[in-house]
This record gives sequence, C-alpha cells and structure tokens, in this order.
Amino acid sequence: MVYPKIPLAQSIIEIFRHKGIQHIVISPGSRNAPLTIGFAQHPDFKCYSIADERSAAFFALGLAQQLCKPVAVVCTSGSAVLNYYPAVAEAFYSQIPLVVVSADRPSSKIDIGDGQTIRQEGVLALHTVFNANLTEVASDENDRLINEAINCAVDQKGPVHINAPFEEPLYETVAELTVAVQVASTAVTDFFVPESLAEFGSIWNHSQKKLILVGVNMPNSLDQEIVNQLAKDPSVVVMIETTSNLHHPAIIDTIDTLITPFTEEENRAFKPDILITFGGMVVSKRIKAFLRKYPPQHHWHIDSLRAYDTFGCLSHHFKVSPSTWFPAFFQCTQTVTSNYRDYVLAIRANRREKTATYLASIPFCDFKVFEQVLPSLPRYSQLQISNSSAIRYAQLFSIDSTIAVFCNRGTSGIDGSTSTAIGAAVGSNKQTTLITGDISFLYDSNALWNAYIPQNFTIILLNNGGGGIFRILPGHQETPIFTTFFETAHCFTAQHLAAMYGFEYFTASTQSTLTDALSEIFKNAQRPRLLEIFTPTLENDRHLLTFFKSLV
Ligand SMILES: Cc1ncc(C[n+]2csc(CCOP(=O)(O)OP(=O)(O)O)c2C)c(N)n1
Repeated sequence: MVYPKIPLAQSIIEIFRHKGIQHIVISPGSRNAPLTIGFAQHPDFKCYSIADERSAAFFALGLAQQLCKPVAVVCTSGSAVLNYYPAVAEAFYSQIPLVVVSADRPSSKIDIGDGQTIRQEGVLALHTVFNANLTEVASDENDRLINEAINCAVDQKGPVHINAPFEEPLYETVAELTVAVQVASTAVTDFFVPESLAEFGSIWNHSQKKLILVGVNMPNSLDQEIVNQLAKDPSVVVMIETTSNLHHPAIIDTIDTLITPFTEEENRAFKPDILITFGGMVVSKRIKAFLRKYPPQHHWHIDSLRAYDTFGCLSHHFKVSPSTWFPAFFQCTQTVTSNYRDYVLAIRANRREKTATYLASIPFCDFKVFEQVLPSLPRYSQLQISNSSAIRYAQLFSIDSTIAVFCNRGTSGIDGSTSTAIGAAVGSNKQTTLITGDISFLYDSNALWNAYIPQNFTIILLNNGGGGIFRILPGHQETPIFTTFFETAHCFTAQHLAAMYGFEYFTASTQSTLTDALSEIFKNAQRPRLLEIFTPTLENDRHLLTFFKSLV
C-alpha cells in the first residue's frame, strides 16, 4: 500500500475509509497532494479528477443526491475552497451530505504574505452543519473532529467542512500506516415520540378540508400505501410538485394550472383547514402566495430535522420522517364526509381539457417543446431539470411515474445544474436527461470538462437566446436595459462546445424537426448527446402568459 507520509493525511483517509465514504472528487493542487496521493492509490476509494472546483462540488452533490451517502470533495489551499460555496449552499438547503476537505497552510503561515493562502477556517460556516479546523499534528482531537464532521453530514443531512493544514514536504509516501485512528459511529434514529397524536387526530377528524403539499422528495421514500390512503380520503387534496416523485391518479401534479385562475370564491372554497407539508423546497410561487393569503388554521410539517415556516402559519413540527409519521397518525384518524377532494378533481378535469385545447392551438415555442419532450423521455430513466423557466414549464405537465425527477431547488441557482446532472447520472447509473436553458447551460459549461460522463447522458438545451424567464416575470419591458442586463441576450449556440467535449450534436427548431430528433437521441449511444432546440425568443412568454388566461 501507498500512504502519504504526513500523519494527518493518513488519519483523514483512514477515518473516511472506516466511515464508508467511497467517492472522492479531487481538484488538482499541491497543498492537497498528501490526500490526493493517499485517496487515489487506495483500492477502497473511487476517485474522480475534476479541475474546476465549482463544477467538482456540484458533481459531488449530484453523486451524493443519488447515493444518499456522504461524498467528499478535496481541494488545495487558497481560493479553491471558495469555489465550492455554491454547491455547499445548495447542499445545505437541499439536505445533502457533502464533505468538503480543503488543504491549508499551517496557521502560522496565514496572512504573512505566503502565496495561495487565504483565511480558510470556517469560511463556509454560514451554510455548513459542522466545521472542523484541524491542527497540523495528528491527534485524538483531530480524529474526533473528523468523525464528528462525517457524523453530522449524515445525521443532520448537510454539508460539512474539514480544513486540514499541511506543511511541506507534501509528496512523500510510506508503505505502512503510522497512525491508528479512532472511529465513532453515528447515531441515526427515526424513532417517534408519540406526542399526543390523538389531539392532532381529533383536529383532523373535525376538519373537512385538508391539503397535503409535498416539495422535493426522493423517489420511493414514501410507501405507496400511504399515498393511496391519502388519495382515497374525500377530505384530502394531495398536491405535489414534479420534484416530489409521488404518483397517484387522484394527486394534483400541476399546481399552477389548477390554482392560477381561481376566483375569490374558489380561493375561499379551496382554503384548507389543515395543511400538512413534507419534503424540501416548493417551486410553485403561486401556491406559496395562495397559502400566505389564505393561511390554514393548522400547518404541520413533517421532517426529522427541519421545518420552515414558509407560509407564516406553521403550528407544529413533527420531528420524524413522513414514512414513520403517517402510519402512526392514521391510527388516530377516521374518514370524514367531505366534497373537498372531488370539488378540486372536477376543476382539474376542466383544466386538463382546456390545457389540451390550448396546446393544440399554439405554434412551436418553449411551452410546446415541453409538451413534446416530456412524454418522449425513456421510462425508468432519470430527469434532471435546470432552474429558471425549465422547472416551471415541467410543472405544467404530468410526468411518467417511472421517471425520477430532480432539480437543484435548495438555492435555485443556475450555476451547477449540468455538473449536478452528470454527477447524478454517474451516481444513479440510470439513463439521465438534463433539460436546461441556454444561460444555465453556458454558465456551467465547464461541467462538460469531465471524464466520467456516461455515454447515454443526454442534454436537451432550450436555446431561447437568453434568460427567457425575465420575459415571463412581471416588470418586463422591451428596452436595451432589459435585453442587456436581465435577459443577457446572445447569439451563441452549443455546437462548438459539443464538438470540443465529444458530444453528438442535434438541433431542432420546429415541431417536426424536434419529433425527428427525439426519435434519435434516446437510442443506444456511443457518446453523450446534446439536442439544442431553438425557440422564438419574442413569442415564448406570450404563449405561456396567455395559457393561464385561457384556463378561466
Ligand atoms: C447563480 C445564479 N445567478 C443568477 C440567477 C438568476 N437567474 C435566474 S434564472 C436566470 C436566467 C436563466 O436563463 P436560462 O437558463 O436561459 O433559462 P430560461 O430563463 O430561458 O428558461 C438567472 C440569471 C440564479 N438563479 N442563479
């Protein structure tokens, strides 16, 4: 075996190994050489080399998102670690265990004029669940901190930062370990303290309108039996987002289409008595605005760790997983006579008809692209969606229940969707499609500078000539200020990037060319594919905004 000679580097590698961290994403540098040498030559680790730290961290985030296990990123000293920050913030709000390891100079060398040196201690602290600032000499205290960092990443589902100072020489190796590490196990529990559920059951049993709203949620994390039970209750409306990965015919999966045209009277009829939420971030701005304006009397959030008071009416946080909570809660409930669910389902049926009629009436545009692309995705594949209008368009359609859907909604950034999608493709081993906008794609084009992209990975790039979302948002005026500073209009295409990074490149700019392209891009591939779809910049927003009016 080859180990770095520096004992602290050995301790980090050994504790990671004992804790079952298997995936290490390394960015190049000298200060982290002891870790790179050790991780890369150890058979228990799968190491990835990605030069751009921002992309590396999002790639690791995608891996961890799929594996549901901590994944480490390792970088050199200086500004390198700062480039992890966007992914760290995303991991923090999306509850993903990302383990950041930054190599540093010993503390005596900080702020004395040494090169590639910044104040690294706690530099990510506002968005991490633990920070371990290690000392140069291997010690029990260092071991304790490394253990605690990994335990926190798992128990608190979030990013952690381990800052490790190394002094030169950095490249020396030994054949035997010179340290014996201490390993502390985690204490993950999902036990449920039955905090007078009967009291909540009684509120439930006296309420006729209950709304269940689900945000970002891992596929298969909730037993289908629970979903079925909720869906058959006439006093319950279940509303989910595309990223909820829950499915049932009686579930409302197109929230905005349902609620946007509501009249004042319908708003009041829809206002729930009880709101139960679980899962991560909610995309729909309209449901947030609705619930803030028409707050339910009771809002219970179910999550073993966190509860955000998103609607200003949170009344109880059940600190347990939904899959544990619901079966226990069902024991205390009974079916209540109500027409709440059927009232909503009747409106939904009407909306579906109007949506189909409207889509049949409009020409090729972003909205039409989603109508065509989503049903053509391979069954049992994975869909990653970038932020901006892509995720919002996707929310207007039902997606096949065998397709797992993800989007970086923790911070809704456009800075790492492609890198995350590639990491997730590697982590899940599933055929993966990324649907992205042009600005998001160009922003994270270094994602393609990656030697691990599976050959069946596909990017569907909607090129509408800039940030189309800003045309949809209120405040849009056709001025030079708008096109330059908001839309950031451009004439680039992805053709040369595709060629440079070895992607097979397809284009479409009409319904029929898109049909042709879609029949090709999911076939067995020898290399990753990129389909660039050109849509009419000046018309997309009108077709979307008119859609909501057509539903009335
Ligand atoms: C890191 C980051 N910077 C800026 C933004 C603000 N922002 C949101 S959407 C968007 C434009 C995205 O354009 P594009 O990817 O082309 O998608 P489209 O709006 O056309 O659907 C910007 C700049 C952001 N979300 N994240």
